[in-house]
Amino acid sequence: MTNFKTTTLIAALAIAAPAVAMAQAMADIDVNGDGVLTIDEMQAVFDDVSTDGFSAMDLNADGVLDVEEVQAAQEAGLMPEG
Ligand SMILES: [Ca+2]
Ligand SMILES: [Ca+2]
Repeated sequence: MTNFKTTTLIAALAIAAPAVAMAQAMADIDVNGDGVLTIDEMQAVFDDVSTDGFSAMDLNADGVLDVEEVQAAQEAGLMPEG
Protein backbone atom coordinates (compact mmCIF):
# COMPACT_ATOMS: atom_id res chain seq x y z
CA MET A 1 0.00 0.00 0.00
CA THR A 2 2.81 2.42 0.79
CA ASN A 3 4.35 1.81 -2.62
CA PHE A 4 1.12 2.46 -4.43
CA LYS A 5 1.23 6.20 -3.80
CA THR A 6 4.85 6.52 -4.97
CA THR A 7 4.25 4.45 -8.09
CA THR A 8 1.18 6.50 -8.93
CA LEU A 9 3.10 9.73 -8.41
CA ILE A 10 5.94 8.62 -10.68
CA ALA A 11 3.46 7.52 -13.36
CA ALA A 12 1.65 10.84 -13.09
CA LEU A 13 4.90 12.78 -13.43
CA ALA A 14 5.88 10.79 -16.52
CA ILE A 15 2.56 11.56 -18.14
CA ALA A 16 2.68 15.21 -17.07
CA ALA A 17 6.18 15.95 -18.41
CA PRO A 18 5.13 17.08 -21.92
CA ALA A 19 2.30 19.09 -20.38
CA VAL A 20 4.79 20.92 -18.17
CA ALA A 21 6.70 22.14 -21.24
CA MET A 22 3.41 23.20 -22.77
CA ALA A 23 2.47 25.03 -19.58
CA GLN A 24 5.69 27.02 -19.80
CA ALA A 25 4.91 27.98 -23.41
CA MET A 26 1.40 28.90 -22.35
CA ALA A 27 2.74 31.15 -19.59
CA ASP A 28 3.87 33.62 -22.28
CA ILE A 29 0.29 33.93 -23.52
CA ASP A 30 -1.40 33.64 -20.11
CA VAL A 31 -1.05 37.28 -19.10
CA ASN A 32 -3.02 37.05 -15.84
CA GLY A 33 -1.37 33.78 -14.86
CA ASP A 34 -4.55 31.86 -14.07
CA GLY A 35 -3.39 28.83 -16.06
CA VAL A 36 -5.97 29.14 -18.83
CA LEU A 37 -6.17 31.26 -21.96
CA THR A 38 -9.09 33.56 -22.73
CA ILE A 39 -9.85 34.76 -26.24
CA ASP A 40 -8.44 38.17 -25.29
CA GLU A 41 -5.15 36.60 -24.26
CA MET A 42 -5.07 34.55 -27.47
CA GLN A 43 -5.86 37.51 -29.71
CA ALA A 44 -3.17 39.61 -28.03
CA VAL A 45 -0.60 37.10 -29.32
CA PHE A 46 -2.30 35.68 -32.42
CA ASP A 47 -4.08 38.44 -34.38
CA ASP A 48 -5.85 35.99 -36.65
CA VAL A 49 -7.64 33.98 -33.95
CA SER A 50 -11.35 34.49 -34.60
CA THR A 51 -14.22 33.78 -32.22
CA ASP A 52 -15.04 30.72 -34.32
CA GLY A 53 -11.44 29.59 -34.26
CA PHE A 54 -11.33 30.00 -30.50
CA SER A 55 -14.56 28.04 -30.10
CA ALA A 56 -13.11 25.24 -32.21
CA MET A 57 -10.19 25.00 -29.78
CA ASP A 58 -12.40 25.29 -26.67
CA LEU A 59 -13.36 21.64 -26.58
CA ASN A 60 -15.46 21.76 -23.40
CA ALA A 61 -16.97 25.15 -24.32
CA ASP A 62 -16.21 26.79 -20.97
CA GLY A 63 -14.88 29.94 -22.64
CA VAL A 64 -11.21 29.36 -21.84
CA LEU A 65 -8.44 27.13 -23.17
CA ASP A 66 -6.70 24.86 -20.68
CA VAL A 67 -3.34 23.21 -21.34
CA GLU A 68 -4.92 20.09 -22.81
CA GLU A 69 -7.03 22.12 -25.22
CA VAL A 70 -4.01 24.16 -26.33
CA GLN A 71 -2.05 20.96 -26.88
CA ALA A 72 -4.91 19.43 -28.87
CA ALA A 73 -5.25 22.62 -30.92
CA GLN A 74 -1.56 22.61 -31.76
CA GLU A 75 -1.66 18.92 -32.69
CA ALA A 76 -4.69 19.61 -34.91
CA GLY A 77 -2.89 22.56 -36.52
CA LEU A 78 -5.51 25.03 -35.28
CA MET A 79 -3.01 27.17 -33.42
CA PRO A 80 0.44 28.39 -34.38
CA GLU A 81 3.28 27.14 -32.16
CA GLY A 82 3.91 29.70 -29.42
CA1 LIG B 1 -5.33 33.66 -18.38
CA1 LIG C 1 -12.11 24.97 -22.36
